[in-house]
Amino acid sequence: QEYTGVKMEVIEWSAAAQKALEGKLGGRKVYLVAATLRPETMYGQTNCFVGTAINYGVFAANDKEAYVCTQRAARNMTFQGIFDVRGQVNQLAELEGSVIIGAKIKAPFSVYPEVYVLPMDNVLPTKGTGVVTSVPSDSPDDYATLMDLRKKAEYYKIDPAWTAFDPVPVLSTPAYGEMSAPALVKQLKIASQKDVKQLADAKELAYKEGFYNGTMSVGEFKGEPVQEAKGKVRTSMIKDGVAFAYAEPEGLVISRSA
Ligand code: ZZB
Repeated sequence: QEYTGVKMEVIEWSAAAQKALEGKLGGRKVYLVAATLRPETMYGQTNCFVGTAINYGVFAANDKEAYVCTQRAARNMTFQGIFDVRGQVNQLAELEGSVIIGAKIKAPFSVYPEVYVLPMDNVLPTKGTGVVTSVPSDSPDDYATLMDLRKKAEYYKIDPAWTAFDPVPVLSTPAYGEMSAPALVKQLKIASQKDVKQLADAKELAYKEGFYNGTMSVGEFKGEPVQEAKGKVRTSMIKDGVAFAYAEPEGLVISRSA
């Protein structure tokens, strides 16, 4: 899988995270790294998701930057020229997902420049970086989860203000209009993030329709087919230093998570 690693700079941590990180960063800026297969949708990021029970590491990429992701992802990254020392993981600190919730972060290329980290039940520690950037206009999982969080902020132990960013149109398709995810969630009668089976179907449908029939509604490549814009947005993000290529060999993932 060839992902785009999106660098979401942390602007403000929770008190608990701040305490855990005190004196450990060596003056480095810290970024949550979200792995996405849909760089063209980054204009519509409204938040970022982590799993509350997942253990994340803070890894030195170089003297100036540190990345938050799973151990597994950091090990992969160290063989891909993402860290300055090849084959060597330099872990500065450890953070449980629950203490990352509520962090204020930058969302590069989004119409919302600053967003918050929120909890998602279905984040897999064995896939990508374990950090998921949220595009509720085009990802049914993200939309269903955001709606859950808005309905039950107290249950999820979050400040409702962190969920205040509404989905925005990023691309349009003949089948689902300006926002595929809300349309599919409604069509497949998905009630919450717990409807895992229907969400998998919705994701498949959204992927296919967006990729083959989508047209960009925002950004530098507005009006262009998604198929063409996808690579261009990715290149543009990498050029701006807000993203990097992150590959995950399928076999390696399976053997490591087994
Ligand atoms: C932004 C985005 C926007 C995504 C969208 C999807 C969609 P796949 O195809 O199953 O490999 N993701 C990444 N890592 C994880 C994880 N550890 N646990 C759970 N979800 C994860 O799915 C790749 C997508 O799954 C990634 O692309 C990421 O969400 C999420 F409009 O990033 B995506 C129709 C999907 N639309």
